[in-house]
Amino acid sequence: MSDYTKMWQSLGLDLKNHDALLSVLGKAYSDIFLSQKNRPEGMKYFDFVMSEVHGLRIKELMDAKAQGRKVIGSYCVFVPEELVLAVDGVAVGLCAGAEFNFEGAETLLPRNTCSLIKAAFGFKLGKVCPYLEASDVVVGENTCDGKKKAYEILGPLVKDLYVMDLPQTKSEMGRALLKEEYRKFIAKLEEVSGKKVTVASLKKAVEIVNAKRMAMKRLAAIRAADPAPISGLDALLVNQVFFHDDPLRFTESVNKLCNELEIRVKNGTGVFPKGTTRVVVSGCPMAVPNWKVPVLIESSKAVIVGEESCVGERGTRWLTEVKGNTVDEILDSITDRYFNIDCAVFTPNPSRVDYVKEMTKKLHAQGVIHYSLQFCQPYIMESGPVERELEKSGVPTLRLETDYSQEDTGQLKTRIEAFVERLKKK
Ligand code: BJ8
Repeated sequence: MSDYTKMWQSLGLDLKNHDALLSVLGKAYSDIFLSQKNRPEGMKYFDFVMSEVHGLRIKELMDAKAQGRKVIGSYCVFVPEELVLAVDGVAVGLCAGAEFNFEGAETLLPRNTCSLIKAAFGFKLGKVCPYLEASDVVVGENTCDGKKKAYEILGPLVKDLYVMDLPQTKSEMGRALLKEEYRKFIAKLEEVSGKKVTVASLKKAVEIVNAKRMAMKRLAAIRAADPAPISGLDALLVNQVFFHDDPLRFTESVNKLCNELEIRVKNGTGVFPKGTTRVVVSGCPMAVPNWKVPVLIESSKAVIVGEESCVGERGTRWLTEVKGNTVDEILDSITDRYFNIDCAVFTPNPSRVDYVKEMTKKLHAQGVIHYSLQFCQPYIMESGPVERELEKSGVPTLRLETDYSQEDTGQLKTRIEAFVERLKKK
């Protein structure tokens, strides 16, 4: 990696903290990812992206800013990348996947806050997230109570926090609220960028984001093969890079990877032996570098074949079907697309469990591992009904509740191994 010290300094990063973070990250990455056997060649691109995730990609953001483009950071898949691209902005996901400076975070937040929210604060207070520091606007969204209230505390700590309200029910009024919020978000983006959203810019943006999602859908479908042509860990990594990379380059790289995986499927080549126990993981999003549970699963003689998660199919499975020829009509299509997202903050939320069942069937999985972050009320509350419904339909389900620490890995591993044994006997 080139020397990016000056750039990090100019962003106000704490170099000592940042070096410490990068060295832990680099070691974890090589232990977890580079040690896997028989990885697809196409993963080399994603290895490169990860090695430069705080380097070259940030340099690209800084270059874009120098050209007058705005960087818009966010923590949720309800923030439409299409709208950011329509004002020639750059959309980035913000760091929230590692246990870093939780002591600092806990000076501002209650201890019993989920790790994802604590991580966002730990990164901010420790000054180690270049994406956050490079963002011209940080978008908060009123989803769960934790995030909603946390944004009130985050506001004074960042340059420009823009909070978007979100509906909690899939009703007419809920949809109208979402559309109105997206309309207000367009106004905000136009104000900060000085550019107007036009029919042409919006259509182009939809095309770019649809292509990115289509590539992810292609990858998801290929994972139905046995033997699995790609590990769940590598597939998760691609889903995580989705939030950081340049969209056009990302789409091209995923499609290249898929070309290779399709050949593997034809030749019967896999990363695990044919007949390896297959599971779907469902629940809270796993932001980079949250790889803890997938590592435990894939070292327990099982392979993850799909993620029902916002860093997974919940974030990518719907495309925007453009109907109409005005900005307002296209915004209707975008709203329809996002209104499908079945996050557990919605009540009721029946389509989520239906889709977990569908995924299990089409990906030939023997069971589901439900993953909740500790203190995440929406997903923990929903995990009981999801488990009961899946078990009733003959899909064995294991409910896990954990955080970003490594303290419970022994206990989790024992439970996962016992679950995999149960699936084998099925
Ligand atoms: S659309 S899942 S990305 S809100 S884990 S912070 S829910 S207490 S992340 Fe999410 Fe958008 Fe929904 Fe997806 Fe709260 Fe739970 Fe923490 Fe969470």
